[in-house]
Amino acid sequence: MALSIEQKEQFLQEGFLKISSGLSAELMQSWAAAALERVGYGTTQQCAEPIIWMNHHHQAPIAEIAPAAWEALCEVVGGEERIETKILGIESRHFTQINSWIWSDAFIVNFSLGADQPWRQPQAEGFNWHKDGSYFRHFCDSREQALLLVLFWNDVEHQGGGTFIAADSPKHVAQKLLEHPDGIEPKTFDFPTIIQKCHDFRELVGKAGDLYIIHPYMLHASSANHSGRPRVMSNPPVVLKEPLRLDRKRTDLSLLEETTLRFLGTDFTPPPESARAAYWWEVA
Ligand SMILES: O=C(O)CCC(=O)C(=O)O
Repeated sequence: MALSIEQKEQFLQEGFLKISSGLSAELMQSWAAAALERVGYGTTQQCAEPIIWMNHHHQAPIAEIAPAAWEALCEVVGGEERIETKILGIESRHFTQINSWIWSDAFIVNFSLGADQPWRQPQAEGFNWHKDGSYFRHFCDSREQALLLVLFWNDVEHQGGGTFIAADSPKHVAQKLLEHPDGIEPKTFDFPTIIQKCHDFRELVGKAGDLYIIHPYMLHASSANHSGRPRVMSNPPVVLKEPLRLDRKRTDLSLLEETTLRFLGTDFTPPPESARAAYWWEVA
């Protein structure tokens, strides 16, 4: 068992938990430094953009570079055998392929977002709150973004660009998904209305190598970075082979499925396959 009883309970109650991924300092420093070099920051200590989304140059199996994290992810989703082995191609300004078994240097580097304005606590107004997953129609049981991961590749302190989460958003997102049994297109998800219902906002901070494992219904947003140092993180999606099984009568539910049922407050009957829509293709 990779996760303690307390960690599992936290995921069940709050929809997120934090672990140390076990990534080595050498690997984090070398991939992060090379990425900063590629965008010119290495020599000038400046970047024209306040925040950038990078495609990958390096990648490696999670089980090899961060075995503790791999074990924890498998435990949350109900076992390695449930994780998609196919590689998905997507159109994106960020990563263009999703391989749930690897981590890469497809970083989001927040250099100085909002640094020219006074720092603001996480709150509903003025942030780009969203749920990830631009490449599929969203249902309660969608498999394509089964977890939201926030993985820090350098230390992230208060006001240093740590991702904001709306910790009480999953139940409101669950409600919205239940209201739409035909699914919600990624471009039409009404995040502005949902975020107005939220009150529990948090700033994720941590050390290099810390991993937040977060329920996919969690609304989150980039924050301002006033630290004067780039914040390097990645958010690699976890895709499952099959949709979540949201039936409380089952005795073999994963932690993710139990948590999802808690947010939904009711079972969910899967839609007909014809209702699902995928804006990705199989690469391999
Ligand atoms: O920059 C961050 O902290 C979050 C980025 C994010 O949520 C995204 O790109 O989907």
